[in-house]
Amino acid sequence: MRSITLLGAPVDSGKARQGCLMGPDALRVAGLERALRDLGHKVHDHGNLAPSPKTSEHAIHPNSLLKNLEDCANWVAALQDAAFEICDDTRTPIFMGGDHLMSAGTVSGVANYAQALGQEQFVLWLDAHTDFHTLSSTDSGNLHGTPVAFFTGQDGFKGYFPTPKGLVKPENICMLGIRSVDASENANITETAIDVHDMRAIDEGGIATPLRNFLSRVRAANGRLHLSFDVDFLDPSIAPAVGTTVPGGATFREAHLVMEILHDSDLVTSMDIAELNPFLDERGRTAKLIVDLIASLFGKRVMDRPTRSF
Ligand code: 4U7
Ligand code: MN
Ligand code: MN
Ligand code: MN
Repeated sequence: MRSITLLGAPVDSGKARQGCLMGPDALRVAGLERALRDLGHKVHDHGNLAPSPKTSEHAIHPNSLLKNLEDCANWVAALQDAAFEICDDTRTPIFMGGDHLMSAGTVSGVANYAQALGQEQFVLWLDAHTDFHTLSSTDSGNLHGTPVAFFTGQDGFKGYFPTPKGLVKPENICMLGIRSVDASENANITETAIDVHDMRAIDEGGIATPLRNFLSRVRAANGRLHLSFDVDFLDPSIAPAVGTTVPGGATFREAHLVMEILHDSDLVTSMDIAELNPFLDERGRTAKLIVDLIASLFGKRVMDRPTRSF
């Protein structure tokens, strides 16, 4: 049994297309709290967070394509403090987004907490995209494509975004499901130790092996593990409620397998659900699928025995 804390992060500033602000409520309507309680967990819903108040002055960035820079900075400021405060050794926070800009705040916040405990922070990034743009490299100007660069401490955020209070080492990050990487992101991320498994690698070798290898590293380091789940990790045929669909995503079975392995490992200490846009959903099916996947992460299984012990 776990104590689980839900916090809504209705971030919608990280791109032009609106709708992710409804994500937290869609997850509530789809029965997230009930599904977790039915598994025997204690759940407390903290409601939704708001961004930090606007300040009278903010810096103008030379990249004139950037969208909603000030709003994004205010969300990151609020989220990194809220994530730090909500962290507690006995509770597992689920941050309900919100577009993926949210993770600039949630991950720096949980990493700050890990640092306070003297533990290493690890991140499992499930996404079609690497989200490794800086404020200068993005050519869409959509800041939901920047969180990983932010929380690994890449240059160029200073003066525009708040200073990250916690950082994650690139070698502590594993990405699965990647199938859309811009040229500049590609050039920058290959310079780092981030462990990127694109869809080709997963097609050839399966999704379980890289995941198990990563989890072994987390366990060996006695680390804390944050799961950042971008809905576009999933194939758009099963998860249409996302603005940046990319064909060739994770199947229903792959996604459930990942969640079940994560559950067996008992290593996940916090998580994000990002990019759910209920305005694009079909009768709530994506929101319901996400609730089902979260239930698998928290112990729902087909048979009442583990398929393989960890
Ligand atoms: B998401 C993109 F150009 N790389 O920067 C960009 F392909 O949080 C997409 O992973 C970013 O959904 C996607 O705009 C951000 C694009
Ligand atoms: Mn993303
Ligand atoms: Mn994505
Ligand atoms: Mn997206």
